[in-house]
Amino acid sequence: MRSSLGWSALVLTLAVFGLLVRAQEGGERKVAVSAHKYSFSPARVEVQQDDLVRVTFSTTDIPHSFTIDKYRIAKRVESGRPIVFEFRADQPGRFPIYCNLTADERCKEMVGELIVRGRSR
Ligand SMILES: [Cu+2]
Repeated sequence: MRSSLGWSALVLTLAVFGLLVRAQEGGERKVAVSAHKYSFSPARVEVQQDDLVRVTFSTTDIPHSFTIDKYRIAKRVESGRPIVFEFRADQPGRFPIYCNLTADERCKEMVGELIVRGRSR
């Protein structure tokens, strides 16, 4: 009995600690980005460093991708089937967002930008 109480207290303490750590790590940011010939909308995504960014990505015409090299993100989407993915914005700076699909030449023209604002300074 006694030890099971001890375990409960420990688990609770860890849970609270986990929440505190998460709060310090940054908030959660939800962003909806839609792609179409030949741009992203919005073209600019701005977040705070360490935010957990949840992206809902969709296309209104042909397949496109949401690609950010520095974050090793390359997500392909097709019409009528939006996707959701998350990443931790742990590197501050400005990063190009582009479409890396080659079926349509003009996808090269698709340019967006991820801006990750640094937490300190
Ligand atoms: Cu494309």
